[in-house]
Amino acid sequence: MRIDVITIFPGMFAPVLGESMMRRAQDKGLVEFAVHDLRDWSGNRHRKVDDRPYGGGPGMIMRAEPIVEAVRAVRKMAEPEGRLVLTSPAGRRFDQSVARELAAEKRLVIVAGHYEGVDERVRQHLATDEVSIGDYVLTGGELPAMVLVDAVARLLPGVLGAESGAVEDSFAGGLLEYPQWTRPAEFRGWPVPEVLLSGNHEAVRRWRREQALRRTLERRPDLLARAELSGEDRKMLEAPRRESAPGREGGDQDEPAGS
Ligand code: JEW
Repeated sequence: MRIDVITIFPGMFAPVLGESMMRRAQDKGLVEFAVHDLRDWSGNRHRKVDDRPYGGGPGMIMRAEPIVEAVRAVRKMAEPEGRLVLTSPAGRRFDQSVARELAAEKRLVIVAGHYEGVDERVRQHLATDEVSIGDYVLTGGELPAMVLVDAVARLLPGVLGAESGAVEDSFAGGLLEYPQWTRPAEFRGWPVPEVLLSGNHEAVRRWRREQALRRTLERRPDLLARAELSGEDRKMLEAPRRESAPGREGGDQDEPAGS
């Protein structure tokens, strides 16, 4: 997959795309990133890409012409043309199903919006997709573009190790993760749940599933409504709470939280 990003802040992307998983994915040849400075297509000496809104009002708007020219030039750099994703607070809410949809493409061109937004003609005549990463206010579309790239690139075959399938499956199953511990078995008097030390793989599997179900019920009932639940799952959810809450069994010896 090739992902092109068009932005007025190309320097924001290099540290993110140049490290960690994104670096390894590029080194392995699984994905190719190219970041382009929109100002290269400003068409003026001052490299100005914004202007005042018709009808008045606060703030500045990204001009259509630099974006249209940049997209045309960037599309010519590789095949296929690819979808044109505009980051925008008014876009479709980005979630794992949108990430999967975009990960199926051979090419994406992402325009990171900024200022008060982009000239409406970009949206009408150029963008195939308009995506928001959630209901909170940001200063621009750069971080949303990076979030998209991260969520999409990690889905490409080979980008993550063997664990990737499991993580994706667990989200695809629509539940929150079960809680996890690592060594030592007791830390400051805080014990790891017995069942995880038992070596009883079937008991561990059942306990983890129950934890995931209870946690999702408590924190994200909206997810539970859409999750794929087995008969055993439904029984667990209906059962009254036994000694199944994680981590507080040794409550008597605990320090107060936050000390
Ligand atoms: C996003 C592109 C471009 C935010 C989220 N927020 C906001 C906002 C902005 C301008 C006018 C009105 C609201 C800032 N902004 C963007 C914000 C994407 C732009 C300018 C964005 N997803 N995507 N949550």
